[in-house]
Amino acid sequence: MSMGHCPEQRPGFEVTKDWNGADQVAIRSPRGASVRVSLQGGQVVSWRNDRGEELLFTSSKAIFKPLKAVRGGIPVCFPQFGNCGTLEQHGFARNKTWIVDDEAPPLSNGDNNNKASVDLLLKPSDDDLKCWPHCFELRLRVSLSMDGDLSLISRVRNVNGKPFSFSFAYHTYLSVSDISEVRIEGLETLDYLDNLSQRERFTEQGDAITFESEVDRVYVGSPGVIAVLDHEKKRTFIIRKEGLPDIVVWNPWEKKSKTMSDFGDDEYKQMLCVNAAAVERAITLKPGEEWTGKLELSAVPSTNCSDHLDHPGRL
Ligand code: TA6
Repeated sequence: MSMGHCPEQRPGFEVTKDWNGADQVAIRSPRGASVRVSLQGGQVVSWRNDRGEELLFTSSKAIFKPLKAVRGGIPVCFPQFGNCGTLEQHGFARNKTWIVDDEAPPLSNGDNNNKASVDLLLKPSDDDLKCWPHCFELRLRVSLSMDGDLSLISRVRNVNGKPFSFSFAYHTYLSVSDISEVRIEGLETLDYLDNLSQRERFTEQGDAITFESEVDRVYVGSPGVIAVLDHEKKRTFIIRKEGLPDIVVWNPWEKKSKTMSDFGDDEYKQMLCVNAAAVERAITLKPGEEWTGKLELSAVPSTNCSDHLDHPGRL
């Protein structure tokens, strides 16, 4: 693959260079929606609807440094979520250079119908094997449907001689109009682990979740479809997932925002992280086994979001 500065056209996507000279892949749907993925971290850095509106949050203070995840978009947390393990926060995959994978094995059951997509691949470097001595292949397919729905399908294959366990998350920074006008439906009455109190376990109340202070929770055993309603924008994000039993909900609110150098003091008002994840129970793979974790994001006018919620099995 030649990497001159002029964008390289490939069937269904275009390869360009990002701010660091790292390769970035752009995918467009025939109706004008688009997604951009950086090979740095395999991180989705932009998802726009067919009106060109950005649907993901990226901080105005984001730091664009080589091999450092950017504050926004969808970083991939692997092989560790958060700081529950010996590795760096959220694992190393988000700080690594991935490659475009031209020989990706096919996905099952029509996961690719009518979608423009790109396949990325991450394998451990010798340094990675020193801190996490397990040979793996992490494949990520990023696709955009005709309607502009974004799907991320990750496959972790154990190419090691012995079993290994990991946790995983799509750390999804949703762009919202005003956090105090946002509610999440689908997590009612679920148990959650509260990261603000040593992962103590609580049970969520019966109503939709709204926001008036810092939240950092792992909702365990969540349904396959949840909705994030942005009242002011009259927009609903429908989040569908498979192979990812948990949902992490995070908003740093005022005080924590001030402690983050790559985040604006008031930017907590315009973002909400809702991460499809496997956190509570680690995933264990025997040699030769493969795990798949699917996320599909749709942004629909709130008027007809119930249509989407009524077909939970659509993924
Ligand atoms: O997803 C929630 C969380 O684990 C929070 O605890 C917070 O630390 C956030 O991730 C961001 O983590 P980062 O390492 O990207 O600053």
